[in-house]
Amino acid sequence: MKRSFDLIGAPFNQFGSVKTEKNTLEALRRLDEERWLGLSEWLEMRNKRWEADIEDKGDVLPDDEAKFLVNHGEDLQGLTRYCEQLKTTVLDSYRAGRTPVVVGGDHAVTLGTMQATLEYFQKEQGEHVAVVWVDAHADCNTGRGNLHGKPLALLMDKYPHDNWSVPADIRLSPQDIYYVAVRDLMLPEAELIKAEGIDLNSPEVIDAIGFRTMLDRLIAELEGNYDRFFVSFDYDALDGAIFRACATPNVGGLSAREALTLVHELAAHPKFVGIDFLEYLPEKDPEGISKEMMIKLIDAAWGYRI
Ligand SMILES: [Mn+2]
Repeated sequence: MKRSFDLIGAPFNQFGSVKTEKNTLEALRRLDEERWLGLSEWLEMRNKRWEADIEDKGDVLPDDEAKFLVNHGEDLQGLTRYCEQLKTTVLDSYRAGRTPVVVGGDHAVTLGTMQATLEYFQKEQGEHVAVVWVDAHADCNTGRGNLHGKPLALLMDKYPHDNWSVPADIRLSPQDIYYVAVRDLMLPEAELIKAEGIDLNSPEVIDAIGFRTMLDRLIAELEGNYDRFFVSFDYDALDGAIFRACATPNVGGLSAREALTLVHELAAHPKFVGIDFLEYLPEKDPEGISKEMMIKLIDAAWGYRI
């Protein structure tokens, strides 16, 4: 099937352990002339020479209110405010029959992207939606602190602070989460994963059964049990021994080729609806190795793997 894609920037980086005011999408889009490497150039090349339909919708930037709230320690309110804006943009993409590719930003912004996904497919169409969460971390921490470690707790309505609540019709069920490459858990997260029986394809599992078998099983599971699925790709899912351009590099994750195969095959599936890429920090990427990796991953989501 031929897809049309929207590239949506979500450069809001205020909820991780490294906060930055810089627009982290700018460096990714910009052409590095020496290596002829830049996302905008790449996108144009796919449209012009490969008959792709990819539109760069620009960035969803936090408004003054969202910035004010975050600067005054009201992180959850600031994130919620921002995610309302992001949710509207992602919903527009779904309503236009297009496939959103959202590039963050830290992982907290997935709150807005996933709420749009759940609203459009689960609430409005009554469809069963899964999320494949590719990450070093489980992101369902229920304690207070950096919100980039809690988007799944927020989406599942398991964040017991600040009167947080999610309407039942856009709530994510724990059973509908599929973890890949997750390897650094907090004790309450490990307990939640066990209690809820969440599918955990840790590096240990991947080594035991092999990457190919893990991916085949995952796709069979999504194919058999769901109408739609979304993929959320945290840069730190990659092996931190090489890929260190984020706040929390973590050794022992996915190889470049495993990650590219994973994204390429999931995005090629008819039930795939969209993807986001989070946590990449260009300022920690002096040689541009991770920039090249990010562009390849995004290109794999668009359907190319050469
Ligand atoms: Mn994450």
